[in-house]
Amino acid sequence: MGLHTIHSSPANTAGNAAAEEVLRSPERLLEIYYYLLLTRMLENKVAYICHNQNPQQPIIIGKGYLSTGQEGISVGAAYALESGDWLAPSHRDMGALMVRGMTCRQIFLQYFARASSPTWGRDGNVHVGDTSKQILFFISHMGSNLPVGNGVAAALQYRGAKNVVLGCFGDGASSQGVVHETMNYASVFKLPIVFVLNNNRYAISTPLHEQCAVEHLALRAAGYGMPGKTIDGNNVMEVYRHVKEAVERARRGEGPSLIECKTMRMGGHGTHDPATYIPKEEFETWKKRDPILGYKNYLQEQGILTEDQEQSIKARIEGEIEEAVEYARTQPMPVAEDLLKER
Ligand SMILES: Cc1ncc(C[n+]2csc(CCOP(=O)(O)OP(=O)(O)O)c2C)c(N)n1
Repeated sequence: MGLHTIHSSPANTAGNAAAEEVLRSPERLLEIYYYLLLTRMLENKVAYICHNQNPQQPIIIGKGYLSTGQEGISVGAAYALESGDWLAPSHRDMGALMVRGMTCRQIFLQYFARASSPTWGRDGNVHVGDTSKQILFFISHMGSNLPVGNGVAAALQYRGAKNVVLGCFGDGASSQGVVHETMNYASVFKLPIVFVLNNNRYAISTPLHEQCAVEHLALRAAGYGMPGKTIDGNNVMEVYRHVKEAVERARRGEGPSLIECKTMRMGGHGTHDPATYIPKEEFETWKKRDPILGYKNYLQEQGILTEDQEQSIKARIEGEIEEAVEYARTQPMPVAEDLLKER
């Protein structure tokens, strides 16, 4: 499918002046680039540790679930939130976790299942969150994070807070009954929540056309009476623009929106999956649309990112990641006596 088949109306730029201001600020544009690279490099490190059998390496408990090729969605969408807004992440939202303030240390503590991890070593990988930073914990049952997000949105509405929830999910999750109920309820009660659907073409090995009969999942929004848009998920600026518009709409009390971001999962479902069921040509096509490369080219064309800056951002991130791996590796594992301790 070519991107030309995407049907989308432009973001309402007149009503979205704040977003355009951010997208004109070199500092903010570079910050977005930092988060994109941080996400890619952090997950590359996770993959490296998963595949490296060196016994001196720290061991990842479980598998790595990566968002390679989809960073534009999680970073762009989370960047549209303000302080006090909440995130209900899916398992491909490392970028959003980073933007909302989770640290590399927290991620590696979680991956190594250490006692001081966000789940106290009781769970691993991306089953993570931090409610002190308004990040709900990811729930393994696909789509179940959305009704929890609705609950937070209802509480915010009840208290008169002007905050919004970002609810993230995938194309596979979008076929779950609970997701339809959540969107219907949110629309009826005009809850302050924005649904961001990453359509990465596969739910594990099931291609989109084998799980639902519409190509553009944003069409479903009409059935709930909310705005729906299909956008290019590999263009971080577009994601930011459209999600920002929806977030501000929700903040004004006008209810939820559904934003479908087209993208491609550039690998297996997890680090254990070689994805042999995906034709090589499909990866080749989408590789040319890499969200980080595209954004980097844009910044360079605009004279915002120099080669030196690029190298120094990379060096800073490498330092952050190595420090976090070393820190997490040396933290204690959980002990059985603490298992029943209340948290
Ligand atoms: C309710 C439920 N059914 C099945 C699974 C097993 N499962 C884990 S991830 C996944 C695919 C999810 O696909 P999608 O929502 O498109 O997200 P993606 O992994 O593509 O980002 C499935 C079926 C699950 N975790 N929960």
